Amino acid sequence: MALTKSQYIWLDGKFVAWDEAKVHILTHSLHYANSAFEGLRAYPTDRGLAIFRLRDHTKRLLNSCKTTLLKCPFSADELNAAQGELLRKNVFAPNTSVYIRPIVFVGYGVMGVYHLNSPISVAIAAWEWGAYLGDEGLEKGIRVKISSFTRNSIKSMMGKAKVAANYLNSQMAKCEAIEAGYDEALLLDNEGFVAEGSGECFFIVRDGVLITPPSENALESITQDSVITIARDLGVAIERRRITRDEVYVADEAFFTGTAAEITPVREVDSRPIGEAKRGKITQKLQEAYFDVVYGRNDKFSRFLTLI
Ligand code: PPE
Repeated sequence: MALTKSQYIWLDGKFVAWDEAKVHILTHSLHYANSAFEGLRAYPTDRGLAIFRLRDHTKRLLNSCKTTLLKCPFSADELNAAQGELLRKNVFAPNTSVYIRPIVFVGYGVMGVYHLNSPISVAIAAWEWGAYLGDEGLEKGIRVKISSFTRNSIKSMMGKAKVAANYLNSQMAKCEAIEAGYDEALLLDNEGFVAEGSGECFFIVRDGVLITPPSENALESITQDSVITIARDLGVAIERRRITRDEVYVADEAFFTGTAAEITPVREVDSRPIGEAKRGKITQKLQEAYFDVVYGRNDKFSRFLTLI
């Protein structure tokens, strides 16, 4: 997907022109992959752009930093304010959703694995970004391959930190799935239970019950939490428990959730059709409800929105 440029990027407290937001080749994080990042979306509402769950994303960003020993030089309040300012400073096409990518990274100055003497930088970029798995995917559902890669083991990696290093595993799984003709990968954990997608959490529906795995082997996803909250509000029964591969195959419905992926239905897994091989009824209901919330059409959840 080619990037849609915007005008400014926030870098260490200053706005710089998009094309000038550069780093040195010896930036530590480029070599050793310790950088914490977030992905948020801002949606156009009746009252202008609103960032979805800004405070929760910033909290997770700072928790990621804590986990991987990155001393973020900015406070939560400063990071929240910077994201609002960045959206006000840039001009976006009306009625498009904007993706926001804050990143805390180890900068230039020291090489070698030990990073604690290196300077820490923070950048925030925002650009127009459409449906992550395609507009057609949102409507008709996507085809998914269970990956030959196991999700990062909790004995070696720390999946609750949204850090670049965790994404090599995602990247390999995603490429494998695409090269095999699928749209997305679903990764199992070390014991064979469903962990998460390359950049999404996973839900199934069986006999009217919504089921999603616990976060032990996955990112603590904000969209997953939003979907659970919305489902409760709609009176949909929910179970938070482990899911096996064969249970995925016989599910009535399945979908991925994530800030980028939003709610993307899954119509096929490993050449087994899921339900009627199209977006399921409960999936559609949740998708509509989710879009109502993020676009500011449901006052009950206005607490999730930060108007800029
Ligand atoms: N698991 C992983 C591994 C993951 O990367 C994401 C987000 C999620 C679950 C869902 O988390 P949340 O956004 O809080 O609901 N993936 C981000 C990055 C995608 C990318 O390609 O970059 C995202 O959706 O923004």
